[in-house]
Amino acid sequence: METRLLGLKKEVIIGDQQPTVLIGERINPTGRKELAEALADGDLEIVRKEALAQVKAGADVLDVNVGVAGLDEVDLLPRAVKVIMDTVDIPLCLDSSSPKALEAALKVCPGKPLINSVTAEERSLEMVLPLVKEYKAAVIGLTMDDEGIPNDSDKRLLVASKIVARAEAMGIPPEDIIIDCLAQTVGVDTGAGLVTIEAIRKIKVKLGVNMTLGASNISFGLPTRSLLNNVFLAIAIASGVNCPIVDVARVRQAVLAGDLILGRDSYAMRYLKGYRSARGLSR
Ligand code: THG
Repeated sequence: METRLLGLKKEVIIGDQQPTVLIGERINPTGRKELAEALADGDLEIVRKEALAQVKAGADVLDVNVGVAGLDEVDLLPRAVKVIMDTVDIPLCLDSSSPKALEAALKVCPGKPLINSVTAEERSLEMVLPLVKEYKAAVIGLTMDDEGIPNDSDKRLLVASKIVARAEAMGIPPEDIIIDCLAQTVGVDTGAGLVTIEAIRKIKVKLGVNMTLGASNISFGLPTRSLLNNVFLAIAIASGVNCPIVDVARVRQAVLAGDLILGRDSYAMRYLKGYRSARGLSR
């Protein structure tokens, strides 16, 4: 199962035999006052800088989230897309809970982006899947429905199956659905990590689809977040996640190590190149 995304120039292929694809999470005002304030002023220079910095750090895809309470995402999301596409050429992951904002962004987004996201809530399926179809995009399917996020991995599998089936009924192939088993902080519920990992394993076996994960969610409210994020990410990747949403600069080395260990890096080429560039060696 291979998912193809396309930016202005760069194509990205997501699949189990491929190196892990890193979706950069940093264009997101959550927990970042400076970015939230700039967005409120309509200033997109930080967004441009953050796009460039993440590409330099090794991002393959950029998540774009401009959700700030009180701001109009229908106006802001397409403007952010234009600024980013002016600056970098990799595919985008359009992150909004507003179908109107997603559509406005899809209208100006070149290539084949990833829509973030659809859920198994009836309203979401009805609003978002037609956009996926019309704009020939791919979409992230969250394992949640009208009753919320199930606390049980079998139920998350059922929710994922429902999204894949509904998409297929509309002619959207399973390779264009990327399932997200939803990471929640282990600071609130110490079972939150395991239920997500079990859901990832079951979905990989039963549905075989590609999977993402907002891995940094695992550590909200806890100290040494990088440690928790990297360990969780390694387990998630070994269980079937192949395109996580991450702080690329912070996780790239660990992911390169994981890919080498999992046999996705022939002759350790990527690992060695990453090691050299991290230490400022010439080649
Ligand atoms: N699944 C999907 N999409 C998602 C998520 C998911 N999009 C949003 C989020 N979750 C993933 N992105 C982030 C972005 C930032 C942080 C965590 C997840 C984060 N930010 C720091 C904070 O809030 O403390 C601030 C960073 C900084 O100051 O530099 O942790 O799960 N499909």
